Amino acid sequence: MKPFENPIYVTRPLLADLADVNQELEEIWESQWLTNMGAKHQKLEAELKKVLRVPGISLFNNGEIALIVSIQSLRLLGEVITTPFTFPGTPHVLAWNNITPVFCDIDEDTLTLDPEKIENSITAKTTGILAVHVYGMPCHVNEIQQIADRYGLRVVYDAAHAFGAEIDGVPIGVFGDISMFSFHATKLFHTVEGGALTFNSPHLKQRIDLLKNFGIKNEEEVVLPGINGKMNELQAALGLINLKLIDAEREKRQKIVDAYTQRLAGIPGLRVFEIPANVRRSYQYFVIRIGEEFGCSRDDVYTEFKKYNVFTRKYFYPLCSDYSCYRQLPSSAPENLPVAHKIVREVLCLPLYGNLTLDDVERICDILKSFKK
Ligand code: T4K
Repeated sequence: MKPFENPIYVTRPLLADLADVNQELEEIWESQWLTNMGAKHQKLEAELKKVLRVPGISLFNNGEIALIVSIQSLRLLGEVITTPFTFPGTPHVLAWNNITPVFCDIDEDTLTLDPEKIENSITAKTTGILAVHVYGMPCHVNEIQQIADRYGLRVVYDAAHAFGAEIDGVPIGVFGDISMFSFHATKLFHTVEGGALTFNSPHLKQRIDLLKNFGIKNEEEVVLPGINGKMNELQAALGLINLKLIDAEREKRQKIVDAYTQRLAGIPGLRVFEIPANVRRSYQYFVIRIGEEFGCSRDDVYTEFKKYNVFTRKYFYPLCSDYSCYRQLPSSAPENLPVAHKIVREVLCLPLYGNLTLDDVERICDILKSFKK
């Protein structure tokens, strides 16, 4: 089998027609309004509120600052329970808020926080749960809410991968106190860099909007120590264009996911990460799990793929609990996180983006099958 002529990456950004981008830029130039909640920002916020079907929304310059602000806005302190199986950005927002992350194990099917293990992690210092809809797979939202209500905890969802996801027709952004969406270039919907917080409580909007703009209430009043988390007009303009393209992008990704799923069925030791039928997918990642029976380890598959010019990703290896900055925490002990430790050696994200052709998918599958021993 021949290597691909050009590199095939795990993802490629959705790129709008440059003529449409120029049109938006002309309008911005004309207005001479570049940032600080201008017309494009307001329009995108209103449109995303409808698309995500949420009662409240606030746009940000990136997902990470949004997540930091979500923790600030709920005044969380002490300890917050979170998953080790995520991007570093998740536990880091706790550290940035002087909160100790308490890592709790995940469950084998959803790869999200195992609700049966959350209660064991609760102490007198616990103020919240920061759960991640990893790969766009919804967390056990009902069980998590029940635990939170029982112990008086706040719930924040890192929904960085979950744009457009739904559970039984209910949009993902309405669960918990706050959800964070990332609009980074690598996401299905993007604004180059960007993000949003969604929430149910109308009181949160005012506090979050203050926190993202230095706490400035008006020209003479600064009411809290905020940060600069504002999305600018160029980002918002690109978001407005990309919003029109995402349905087509989702359809293309759906065909790719279907093709992978069909071609990779029935291979001993190789499992496609399944999303339940009651979940509307975000089509953010296509994930496989490589077990012993495959005869070639996940790490070897990853390395061998490179020889064919295919750059898969081991998202989210290593576990956050193994980073040098968190390793010393009691909750980072491997005995506390057996499922996460097993999963993190098995998962591999294969290329998924609208412009990947079905021929490319076929070739990628054939290459993968050739690694089986
Ligand atoms: N919470 C979670 C659970 C997250 O996954 C993330 C971000 C956050 C919080 C924080 O949200 P943001 O502050 O980022 O909004 C990428 C993204 O940069 C990051 O947004 C994302 N999660 C993470 C899962 O993936 P890297 O370090 O893997 O990116 P990079 O540069 O290696 O890009 C991946 C591939 O994408 C490249 O191999 C090629 C392709 N690519 C990338 C870029 C930037 C392009 O084709 N064009 C591009 O412009 O983190």
